[in-house]
Amino acid sequence: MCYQHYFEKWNSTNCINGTNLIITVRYDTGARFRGSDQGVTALLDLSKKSGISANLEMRDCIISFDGGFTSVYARNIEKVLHICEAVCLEVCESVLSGHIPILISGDHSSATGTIAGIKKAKPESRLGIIWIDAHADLHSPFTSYSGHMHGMTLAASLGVDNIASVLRNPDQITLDFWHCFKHIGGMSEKIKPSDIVYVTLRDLEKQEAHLIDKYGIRNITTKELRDTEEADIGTLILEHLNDCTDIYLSFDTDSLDGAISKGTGLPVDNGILPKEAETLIGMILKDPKVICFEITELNPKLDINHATTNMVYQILEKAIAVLK
Ligand SMILES: [Mn+2]
Repeated sequence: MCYQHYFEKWNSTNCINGTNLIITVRYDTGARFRGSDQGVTALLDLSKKSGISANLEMRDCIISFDGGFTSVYARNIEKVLHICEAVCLEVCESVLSGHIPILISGDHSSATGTIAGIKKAKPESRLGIIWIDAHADLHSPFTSYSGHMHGMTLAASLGVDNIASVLRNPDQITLDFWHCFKHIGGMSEKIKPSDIVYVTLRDLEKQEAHLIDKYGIRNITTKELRDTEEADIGTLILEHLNDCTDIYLSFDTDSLDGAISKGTGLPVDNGILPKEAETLIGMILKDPKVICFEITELNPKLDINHATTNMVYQILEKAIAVLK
C-alpha cells in the first residue's frame, strides 16, 4: 500500500482562514445499499443553487483504488480502509491549519478516518463524540450479521472486538484488515466509551447493547429530547462531555424520523424531526470545543420527492452559518 500521493497533497495545501472548509467523501462502499455517494453530490448541487458555495472551500477526498479484499464478515474492508486513510490525512491537515472541517460523506464508515484524522492532528486530545444516529455502529467482524462496514465505525475507533458477544468466526485475512482498520492514523483506542453520547439511538442489536450496558454509554432518546426544555438539551449533552477537550458531532441522516424521511439506507421510525435536529445541531456547534462536523448517509435513490434531501440540506446550511 502506498499513500505517498496523500502525503504530497498534505504538504502542499494552504489554509484559507475565515472560510468554511467542506471535505466531501463521495463513496457508498461501507453501506448496504448503493447510492449514498449521490447524497454528497445532491447536497453540493443545492449549495451551488443557493449561492452559499461561493464562500466555501471544497476538498474532495478521492482514492485511486478499486476492488480489494472483501469478505462476508467485513464487506469491502480494504477499499474502506483506503478511503479512511485518505479522510484521516485530509481531516488532520485541515485541523492543523485551523479549520473546523465540515464533512459531507456518503456512508458512515468514513467517520473512522475522520476520528483518526482529528487524533492525528491532536494526539493529546480527549475527543468527545456526539453521534446523532438511529444506530450504534458498534459492530465488529466478530458480531456483525451483515458485515457492512458502516456499522463498525465506533467499535473500530474504540478498538473493541466485543468477543463476549461473538457470533461469527472471521478468517485471518479479514482479521488482519480489521486490525489495520482499528489502527488508522497510527494509533488505536482513539476514544473512550464514556466520551460518546448517542442521540436518538433506537435500532440496536443485542451485541451492541452489550457494549452500551457494559460501558454505560449515554443515549439521549427521542422522548428525552422532547421532554427536555429546548434551550437545555444542548447543555445536557455538552455537560456529559465536560472532561473532553474537543468534540466531533456526526449527524447520520437515519436519525431523522423514518415516517417522514425515506432517503437513507436504513430509515427507522420515532426519530428526530428536521427542525429539532437543526436547533440541536445549531446549539452544539456554537460550543468552542467543536472541532469537526459531519453529515452522512443521505441516499437520493431512496428519497421520495427530494424530501429527505431538502431536510438535510437545511441542516447543512444552518451548520455552515453557525460555524462561520
Ligand atoms: Mn451511522
